[in-house]
Amino acid sequence: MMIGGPAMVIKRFILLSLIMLFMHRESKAQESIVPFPYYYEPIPTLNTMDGVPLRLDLGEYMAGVSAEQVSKISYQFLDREAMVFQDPRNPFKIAIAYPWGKPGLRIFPLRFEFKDGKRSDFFIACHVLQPGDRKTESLIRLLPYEKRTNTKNKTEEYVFYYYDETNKKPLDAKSIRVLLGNERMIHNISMEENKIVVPLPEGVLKGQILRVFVNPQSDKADIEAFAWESSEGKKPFTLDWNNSILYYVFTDRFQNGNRANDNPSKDSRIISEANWQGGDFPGLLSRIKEGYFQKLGVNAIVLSPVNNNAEGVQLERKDLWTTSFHGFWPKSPRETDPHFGSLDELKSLIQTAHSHNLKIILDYPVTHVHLDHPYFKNHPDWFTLSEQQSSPGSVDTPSSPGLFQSFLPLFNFNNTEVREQVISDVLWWLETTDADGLWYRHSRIVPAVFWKDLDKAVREKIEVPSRKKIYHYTDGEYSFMSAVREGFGTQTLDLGEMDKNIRNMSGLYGAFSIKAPCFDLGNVSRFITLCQEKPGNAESDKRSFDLLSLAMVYILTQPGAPIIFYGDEIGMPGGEYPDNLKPMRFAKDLSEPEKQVWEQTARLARLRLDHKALRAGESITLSASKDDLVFLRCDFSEKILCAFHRGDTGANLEVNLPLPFQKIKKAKSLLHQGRSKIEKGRISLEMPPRSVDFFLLEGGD
Ligand SMILES: [Ca+2]
Ligand SMILES: [Ca+2]
Repeated sequence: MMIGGPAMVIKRFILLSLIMLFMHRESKAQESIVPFPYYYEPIPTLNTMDGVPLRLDLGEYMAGVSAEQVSKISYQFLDREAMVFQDPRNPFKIAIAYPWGKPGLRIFPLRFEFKDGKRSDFFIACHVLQPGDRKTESLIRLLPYEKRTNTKNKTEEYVFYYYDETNKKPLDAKSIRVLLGNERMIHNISMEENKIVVPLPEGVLKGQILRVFVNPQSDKADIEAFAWESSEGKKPFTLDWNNSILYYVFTDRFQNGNRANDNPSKDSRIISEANWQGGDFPGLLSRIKEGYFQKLGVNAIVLSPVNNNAEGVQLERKDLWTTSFHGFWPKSPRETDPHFGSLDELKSLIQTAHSHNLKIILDYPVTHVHLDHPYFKNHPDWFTLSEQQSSPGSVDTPSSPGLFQSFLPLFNFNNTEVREQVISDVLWWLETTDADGLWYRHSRIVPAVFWKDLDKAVREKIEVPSRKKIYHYTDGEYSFMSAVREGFGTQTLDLGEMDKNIRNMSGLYGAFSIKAPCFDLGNVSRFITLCQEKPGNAESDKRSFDLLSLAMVYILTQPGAPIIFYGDEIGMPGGEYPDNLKPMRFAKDLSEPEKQVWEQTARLARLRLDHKALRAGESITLSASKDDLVFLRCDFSEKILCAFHRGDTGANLEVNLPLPFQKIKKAKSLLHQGRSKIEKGRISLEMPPRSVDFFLLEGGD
């Protein structure tokens, strides 16, 4: 009863009657139905109708059902927490990337498939694979290669290149699967030796994703490559966030626009760094209007928490009394803090930001409230106190204002009422302020059930009706951050190791979660201070500015949406919290090296926005050692080689180009007119001390 197209690899079959359940057809638009999320699970469980769990190994699963069930069918996957997902239509959608942080299986639900276009038999397929389970990672590759336009029949051909440097096995047609959206493409795909050619009608890819999987024999995991185009006016698409460069604004420390709301604490125990500094919405608004962010090249701002916070001072750690200037002591669910301004001022700030093509993301403390919050007063049963919350200031978490303090009770998200209330508040902020995304810290301590409920609610209430793709930041990037700090900052990690760590981490989240590369999030000492061996010494200062530039360029050449933490674009110094949160300084108050970092950052940001390959292209490490890192960012139109050298003396690098690009003849420097030479697929680069350069590779097709 089963069918299979030529490109299918079917490992086993399960009768769909085992896994399906029936549901009422809803009269609502189908888009409002919760889609199947894209997510990671250690081992997912597929239950039969008899409740017997089926353990899914790697592979692909298909099941057949009869035609009359087409209109009322759904299916469910039960995960560890017995959550049920239903997705009758199975459109391609992406869920919040749950920060469970363990490598797991990926599940790709595939669309119903019809035999010969008739509805007589059809199948649900589920594809499970283990990401990053290949020892020969760098030797077997699937790359975006080129895009051809056929003006005659108005098609665009996306060409992927497969190569295997281990044993040069030819590409086996049976091992290829191509999905447009979530729909498997069986027809039209052609092969030209090691190239996979996928023709699409012009414009079809806008707002969609094309995925190609190759499963080399004797290899457990699939190799995956994808293509996407910005939706540009079509339905906004999650991956469009790949076009963003985020800038984190600590509101209290950014710009004071209204002296009347400053109201600092007069408590004698407070040091200045821990007191209110006066920054507010009007101040930030003036910087938006003057074009600060556009000039820097960023196009999305993350605002430190805006909720009204508890007054007074608290002992946040031993000997450190602080105010709530950081925003992590919420005492009210739906009010802004008067120190920053009114809700109307926030709304007009966001409106103005939008008119300047800037998106706004709100940092939203989701895990806890302050003791003064009405939720705690009225519903003490909604909260738990963790074991770490003993006495004030006893917790050694200087890096995390707003967690594990006895005055900050944690929500118990296993309570349904809590989830409903917090989600209702999140929706209220999104709807009321028209913000474009939310930023959740410490998301790892929040159970997955909350993220799933939130995901569903945001889709139904905001994304579908307003056709707007909300960005959810969950803090999975701390390991990225420490790798960059150790690689370029303290240099306690070889660049090769840094590269490996970051790639492994990216593998956990997959291509569809927008990664947020960064080296500072306000919870650690400033990067430049980390590098400064002898502050005040001219040579040491120059070195630390150079290294900061390398780190900045590095995050701006990574896939995803890089985050610049306010002040890092000028190399602002600072030790541990709260010394790391000094008031922002602008042009006329900057030293020469500070201006140079700013210029370099702005230049790189523009370069990133001009070159799609730098934003969303495939990234391949070509050479990685102690002090050097060379990688290639490539998409269907550009190949950009990025070379980093952190050593204090210059170096000559020799790097082999990947097999498909052996015939390339020219390398044009995009940054410093650095010297390079290409011969027979091998490029030599002259790298000055602590330097970076980019080369656009041309010719040879
Ligand atoms: Ca103020
Ligand atoms: Ca307040």
